[in-house]
Order: sequence, then structure tokens, then C-alpha cells
Amino acid sequence: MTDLLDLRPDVADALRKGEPVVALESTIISHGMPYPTNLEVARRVEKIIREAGAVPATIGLIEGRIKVGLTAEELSLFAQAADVAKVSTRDLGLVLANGDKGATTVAATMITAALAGIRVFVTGGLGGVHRGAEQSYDVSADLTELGRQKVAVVCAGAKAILDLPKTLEVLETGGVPVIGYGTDEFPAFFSRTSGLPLAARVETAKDAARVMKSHWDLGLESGLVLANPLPDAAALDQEQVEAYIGQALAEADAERITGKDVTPFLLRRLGELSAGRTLQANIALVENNARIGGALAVAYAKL
Ligand code: PSU
Ligand code: MN
Repeated sequence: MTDLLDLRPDVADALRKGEPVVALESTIISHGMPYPTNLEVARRVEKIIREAGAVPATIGLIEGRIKVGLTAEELSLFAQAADVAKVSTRDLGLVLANGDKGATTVAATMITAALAGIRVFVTGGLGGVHRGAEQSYDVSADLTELGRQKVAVVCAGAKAILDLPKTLEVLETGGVPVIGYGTDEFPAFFSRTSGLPLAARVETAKDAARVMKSHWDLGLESGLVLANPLPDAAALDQEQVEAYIGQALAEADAERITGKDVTPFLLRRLGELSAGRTLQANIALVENNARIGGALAVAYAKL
């Protein structure tokens, strides 16, 4: 293992004993939700994972080190500091070398989790192929890493701001199983359905863990997606969300927002346009994913 990783003692201990650990990203904290909601959610997600019987490890970069398992103080720093870089695959080496603080995306969290030997990772939604990608070429590095890191990602699908059919196509090309948790459809983050059928479905965390095991027993080096629809009570009206997305996308275009700023911009604008309803949905689905992810890590550790 690279010596750039600092494992929090309880994380190191659990990994050594083969006990369940769940990785968590920090971009959702530093760039995905406003303070202080982000900190409350980050703490609650860790608590849910502990209650499920696993050790949570939120990942972030500080002073040239990759912290696997942020401390309470570090979590609070990541929730508030304005100078935390958004770190995807291409940024990891750069931010480590210059010693800045860095919040890891799905892509960078997968890389780090795989290095540490953590096989389950809980987040909100995947990055993916952006709408209009045929012009902009904007395809998240999350999809690249899903194709080459041995980590199962529990999420509520990919955000509706994306082009979901194209996102599924790229995942298929990458050899990434997308498994519906109690659903036959790819969930669309703010809604439980997208109309896009999935090739695989499981009803229990144990069955999902068995798919992980057989996938990797074959020697395959790709990740898996466990797509868990958000709770019904938190789901938003699809037409309404579509209207907000249309407006947010038009604004992003008019303000020439590009590259890594696109996703944080759209998430923030959706929250504002919906008077906080998309944020509430986001919170509910991350917590829901934490419950399933905790159970998945526990089930996988028993196989
Ligand atoms: N989904 C959310 N909130 C987020 C993100 C996704 O609900 O904050 C973040 C994740 O960290 C994801 C990143 O990896 O956005 C994707 O960014 P990009 O499209 O620039 O690759
Ligand atoms: Mn992008």
C-alpha cells in the first residue's frame, strides 16, 4: 500500500481484522451541500453506518496526506473551509504535492478506497455523462474509475441533471454491473424511477454482496453500482424537477460554467430554485444509502 495514506486507527484496526468498513466521499460535504447542513448530514451518515455495524471512513486530502477516516475536527473543517479543492482523479497527485486541502469526488474516493482495501463506498449520486456531452465532451471521471477500481458504490442512481441513458451506456462499456436494489429501473436521484431498465436486481444486501464476490472472484477489476432509489416520501415531482434542471442548465450555459464547476453549480441552483426541496431529497437519499451500504459491508465481510 502507498505510504501516502493515513488510516484513522479504528479504520486500520477494522481492515486488519477483516471487519466491515464503508468509505465516504468529501466533495458532497465541501461542494455538494451548504453549511451547516453538510456537517450535520456527514455526521448522521457516519452514525448510521456505525449503527449498521461498520466503520465509516470519510476520505479527504490534508497537507499532502490522504486521510482515510477524517476526525471530527477534520470533518468540521471540510464542511466550512472555503479553500478545499474539488479533487477528481487528475487532481490527486497535484493536490498531494502542493499540500492543499482536497475533497474527493466519487472517482478519487474510489481510487483511495481501493488502495486502502475498502470495498464498499456510500454516496448520493454518481457523476456521469452530461446532457449535451456530444458537444461538450463532459463525461465525469467517476465513470472511468467505476470501470477500473474494485469498489462497490451505493448511490441513488445518477443525478437527473445528467444524460442517464448515455451514463448507463458508458457503465456497460466499462464492464460495471448496475444492480437495482429492490427495483428494475435505474433510479434518477430525485425520483425513484427513470424508465430505464436495469439488467440486474437484488432484494437484499446479502445478495448484492454475493454479486460483488463473484464479480471479483473472476479477477475483474471494475467496480459495481448498487442503485438504491430514494424513499418514496422524499421523492420530488419529476416534471417540476425537470423544469428546475432546464433553468439551471440554461444559466450554467449563459454564465459559461464549465469543467469541474458544472456539477456544484447545478446542485446549488437546484436547491435555490426548489426552495431547498432538492437538498432535502439529497439528504434523505444519502442517509438511505448509508443504511444499505452499512448492511452491504457487513454482509460482504461475512462471505
Ligand atoms: N452527487 C451529489 N452531490 C455531489 C456529487 C454528486 O449528490 O456533490 C459530486 C460527487 O463528488 C461526484 C461529483 O463525484 O459531484 C461529480 O463531479 P463531476 O461531474 O465534475 O465529475
Ligand atoms: Mn465534468
